[in-house]
Amino acid sequence: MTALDDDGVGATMTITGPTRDRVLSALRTQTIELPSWAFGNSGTRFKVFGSPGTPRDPFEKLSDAAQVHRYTGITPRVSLHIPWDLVEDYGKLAAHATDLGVTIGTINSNLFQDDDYKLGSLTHPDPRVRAKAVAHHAECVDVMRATGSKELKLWLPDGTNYPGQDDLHDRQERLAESLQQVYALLDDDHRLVLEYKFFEPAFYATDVPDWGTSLLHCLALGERAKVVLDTGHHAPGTNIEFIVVQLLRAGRLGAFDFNSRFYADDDLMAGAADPFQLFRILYEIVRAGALAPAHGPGVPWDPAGPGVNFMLDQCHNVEDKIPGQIRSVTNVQQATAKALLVDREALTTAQRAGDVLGAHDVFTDAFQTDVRPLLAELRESQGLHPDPMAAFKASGYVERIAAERIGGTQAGWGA
Ligand code: PSV
Ligand code: MN
Ligand code: MN
Repeated sequence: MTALDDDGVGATMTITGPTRDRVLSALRTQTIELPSWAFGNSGTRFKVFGSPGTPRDPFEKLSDAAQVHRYTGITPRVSLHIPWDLVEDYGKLAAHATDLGVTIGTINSNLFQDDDYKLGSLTHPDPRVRAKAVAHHAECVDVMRATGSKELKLWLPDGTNYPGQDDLHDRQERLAESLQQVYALLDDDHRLVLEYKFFEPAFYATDVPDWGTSLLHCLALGERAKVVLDTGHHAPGTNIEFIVVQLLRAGRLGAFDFNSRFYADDDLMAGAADPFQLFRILYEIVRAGALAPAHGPGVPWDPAGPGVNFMLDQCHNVEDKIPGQIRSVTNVQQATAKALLVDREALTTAQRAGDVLGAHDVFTDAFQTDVRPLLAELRESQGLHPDPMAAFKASGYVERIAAERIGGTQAGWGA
């Protein structure tokens, strides 16, 4: 139901009746995974600014992540990054997570902070270095077993800076072989997710630069290999929702790393730079019926299935870390609610009638609808405060950790 506006279609949707119930019930199933590294001091190549209360170890990172879940109710999993989140006893870390009401999510390997990887890791010309990079994944799989994690995520910094520096074809062959070795390490209920990025740190040729390359490697590996789409890893102007459509069609969209970019891999809060793009992405997810959670209570885990893991890869410390994650989460949630509001019947009718502007209006009317009252209602129905940001600020948690976490070394990019 809409009130007329200047385009004659209606910008102010009144969300009532079956639409309201449908949107609320879909939103109740949504979950978003948080990155452990967002809670340490990180997110810039330049000065890394510390702040009082920053976690000093993975246990404290999980405590902070659990705050985001406490106030938003939709972030029950936390990704770890190895060896940044190195602990002696992963069973103890997983138990700590359970005590806090969250679980360990994806395990991220690290192929970008070892001197041996100067010329590549899984693609390196020297078989010794490639073997070392593969062996690191055996450690990560052990962490998965100890924590109950089901997903191993790889992002490679590998590439070359100068034409002729190394053989592009050979690098792909080495990559395929190394990935097969990593894939062979996984248990039957594990899956591998492979992230792509168009440039940086390599500036001439990145070895996994795009979704096509990632998809080809995943197809060669097997049905438990899927692509990770980091929204910040594309050239300006790339139609990301089109990539989402293709990967969903192929059943190979494993996960998102949501964040925002203005220039390159900025890792800013999701939805901060281009909320319309986030809405368009979520619309394709909803359109394909892919919002259903891959993980969750009562959801049977299927490593080869179409389930998408919605993760954040947002980390900065100009903004406060916990509120920064809360804002990313609520922005994804808002985009999802708007995507769910698109009047699919009216859209299809307009599309089939060749009504270009009418179809566009149906689409944008959903985007322009203020869904904040609906989300507030959703939270209240779940026993949460309607405004997670305000509730977190009022809780005094930031002041408490600043007073308590004295001594030790603050966790940051690399620890
Ligand atoms: C590097 O570009 C990166 O930002 C990738 O997006 C990874 O997901 C992340 O670091 C953590 O390894
Ligand atoms: Mn990422
Ligand atoms: Mn990135």
